[in-house]
Amino acid sequence: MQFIDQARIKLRAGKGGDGIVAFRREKYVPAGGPSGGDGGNGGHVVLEADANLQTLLDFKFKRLFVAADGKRGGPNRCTGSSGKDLVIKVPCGTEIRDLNTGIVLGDLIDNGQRLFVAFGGRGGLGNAHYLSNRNRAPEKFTEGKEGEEWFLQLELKLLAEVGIIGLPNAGKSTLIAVLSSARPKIADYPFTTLVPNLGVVRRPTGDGTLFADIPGLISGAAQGAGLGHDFLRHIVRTKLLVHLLDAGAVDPVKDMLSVEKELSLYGQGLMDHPRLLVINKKELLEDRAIKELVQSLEKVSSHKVLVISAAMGNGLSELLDQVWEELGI
Ligand SMILES: Nc1nc2c(ncn2[C@@H]2O[C@H](COP(=O)(O)OP(=O)(O)OP(=O)(O)O)[C@@H](O)[C@H]2O)c(=O)[nH]1
Ligand SMILES: [Mg+2]
Repeated sequence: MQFIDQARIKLRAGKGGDGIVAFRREKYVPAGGPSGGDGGNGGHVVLEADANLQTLLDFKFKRLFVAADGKRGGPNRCTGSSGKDLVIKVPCGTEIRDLNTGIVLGDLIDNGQRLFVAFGGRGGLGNAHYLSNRNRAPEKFTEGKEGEEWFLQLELKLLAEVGIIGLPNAGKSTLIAVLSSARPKIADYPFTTLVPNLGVVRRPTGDGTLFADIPGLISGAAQGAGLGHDFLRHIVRTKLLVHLLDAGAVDPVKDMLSVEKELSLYGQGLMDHPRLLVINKKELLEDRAIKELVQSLEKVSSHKVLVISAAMGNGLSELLDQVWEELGI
């Protein structure tokens, strides 16, 4: 499935129905008076979060959404029916901005949460409203108002609680694959992962916690190098970052610092996220060298350091224990 996390759409609410001019004409009721009914209101356009959707793919092909117009008023003071509201489903975690000003109009997080964006035009008034002592047979009516029109920017920010980050090839996808039932592509070349992978990891309580594995970050990512920057938005909402380091790399400490630098350049509070530094591929180094690496990392960073081998399944339960502790579970 294609992963689309940004979209631009146009919404148009329904126009209000016009009021009409009509007069009551009945036997035995001479000069029955004005009886033109009001127009119905135009339908609103509403966005609704839907937990069954994972991407904004639907909006790649359909970009214009128009709610139904209100109907004209009828004779005998009948009000026209209102246009039906148009409900557009978006994935949970979609942020909605006005395209022109960039102002955030809303953020749909919980399943079923709604945001009324474009309001339908009010229906016009029929001539029955304009009866007065001066004018017993008014010909006046008003037209329905146009519905609101909005250009929106939709941006999906995944709602994973734990984000796995690191340089390309650190073993991020391998880790999510051993912890959850996610089956991302794994290979020994950088940038295997092109879009975020989500996996549900079972907590001791039996509930699931969503982990996200995002494409590798490289130096310059915050300025657009590689793929990582585009996907950093998906870890903005995580509660914990698992920063994975490759024990087999030339200088894992330098690697760690370069990814940290990208986080700080990206901003959005990413540096304030709690995180764990996790050395992966431990079997590639002697025990003594691993110990030294842990010490060097602890010297330059205040974050907790753990050691695992995702491929061999070593240290995973200690890692998860630490994750649950950080999350307060
Ligand atoms: N020796 C060893 N190799 C590992 C371990 N974990 C992952 N690998 C290997 O490292 C390579 C990269 O693994 P991936 O999981 O694709 O790495 P990634 O971080 O998702 O990489 P990108 O998606 O490119 O950013 C693969 O060849 C894995 O088999 C480990 O614990 N030990
Ligand atoms: Mg990967």
